[in-house]
Amino acid sequence: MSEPSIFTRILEGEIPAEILAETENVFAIRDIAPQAPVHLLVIPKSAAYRDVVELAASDPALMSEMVGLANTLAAEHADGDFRLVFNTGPGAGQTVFHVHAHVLAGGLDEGSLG
Ligand code: DGP
Repeated sequence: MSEPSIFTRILEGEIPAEILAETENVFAIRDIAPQAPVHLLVIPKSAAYRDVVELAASDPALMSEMVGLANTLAAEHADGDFRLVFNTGPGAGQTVFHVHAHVLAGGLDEGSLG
């Protein structure tokens, strides 16, 4: 068994973080290093998938649940519009290999991907 991911440790209460929302299979926290006025992470409770490619191939319903929670949170924490980012691989900045979606919202620059 590999070490539990940082997100599993948060979910189990070993590392403090406010759980902002939770569904049967997914939960959300604030990113510790926000890159936008609203920067949340939507994370499956299961650490079975390391990235969005594995997730989408194996469990599209879980991916759909993540997108649904992102949409709900963007309406609660911002004006409803949001950017959803899945860093995939170290070269793209992925540091935690327990799939998670970055939800960026609130005063984003129009047209920018960065
Ligand atoms: P990525 O680089 O795409 O793998 O995203 C991992 C994100 O996780 C990164 O933006 C920072 C965030 N993060 C790492 N450790 C913690 C933590 O202990 N608490 C919270 N809230 N976020 C964390």
